[in-house]
Amino acid sequence: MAELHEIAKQALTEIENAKSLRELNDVRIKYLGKKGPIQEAMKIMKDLDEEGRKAFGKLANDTKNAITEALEAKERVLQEEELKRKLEAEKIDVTLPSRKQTLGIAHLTQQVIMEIEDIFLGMGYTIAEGPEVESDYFNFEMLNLPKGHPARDMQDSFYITEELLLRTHTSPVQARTMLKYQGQGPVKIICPGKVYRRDDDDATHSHQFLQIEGLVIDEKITMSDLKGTLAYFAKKMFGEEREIRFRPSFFPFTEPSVEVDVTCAKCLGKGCPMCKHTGYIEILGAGMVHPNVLRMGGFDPEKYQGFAFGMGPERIAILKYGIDDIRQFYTNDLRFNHQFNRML
Ligand code: 2NL
Repeated sequence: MAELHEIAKQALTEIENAKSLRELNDVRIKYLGKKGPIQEAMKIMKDLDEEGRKAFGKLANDTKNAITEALEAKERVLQEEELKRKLEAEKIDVTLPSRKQTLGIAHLTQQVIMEIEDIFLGMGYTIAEGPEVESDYFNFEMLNLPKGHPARDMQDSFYITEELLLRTHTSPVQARTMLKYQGQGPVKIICPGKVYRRDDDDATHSHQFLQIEGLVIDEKITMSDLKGTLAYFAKKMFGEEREIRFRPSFFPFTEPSVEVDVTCAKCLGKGCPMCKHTGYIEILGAGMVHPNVLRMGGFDPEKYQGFAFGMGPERIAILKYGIDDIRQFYTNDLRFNHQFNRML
């Protein structure tokens, strides 16, 4: 029993001296473990009489309890110290200046597309989108460009298989939409998206560029609807003082076809070097939807007419912001891109 007192005294000292939770755990195992000194001392119990066993057993238990209590108390102290150390080490100085968060911005072409979309959404159009990998049928056939048609060469294409290609215009989205309407007008859509043509890239050509096409189909649609719509668009996009003019042109999917010019930003029609003294700058192509296109799209050309137009957002941006090289849109020099940050 004196030995038990000695063990308790020693254990309490070691607990008191433990400097970390880990050291404390070593002390726990040393004194309370299966091979510990208390367990060892209790082996003599079998040689004691009942009275002696009772007395010795009680003391052994009291000793274990005293050590356990001391361990727990010390553990709380060490835990608190550890937390304090951690908080001290991980202290955050909230007065330091923050790291600059650079916000991204919409690319200029995206901004121009949204601007154009807003104008047409305001006139009741909806936006339609479709796949960039198209079938020959939707890209050409349905637009009055049968196989062997010379105008197919006008748009040198990237073919994937005999029947699949990267779309050369967004017209196939309109062809798909026409089929969806099942011959029931009105249709009023604009289709923005990427298109692809085999071209050598230079300041004015890109093998990948953007297009926005519009299509309106209804009963009694005439060329004056087209003209009014595009005149309104030109004023909203470029300024109230701008006028448009039509020049005769040709597209296989429209008849008649026109090229649409807007009065020059610099001279407003008087003639200057910017417009090569014509007073006008070409912004888009348009026309009345060809009866063959209406028919293939499921619309009766006797009942329905339509107009369509197509424009290039890069060209619009080039005219609006005086950009001199179409490659600026695709090289992603952030100094170029951030010039068009309206949030600054
Ligand atoms: C241009 C000319 C144009 C169309 C696109 C079209 C689409 C259907 C039916 C009829 Cl589904 N036409 N699209 C019509 C005329 C011109 O684009 O110079 N784009 C940059």
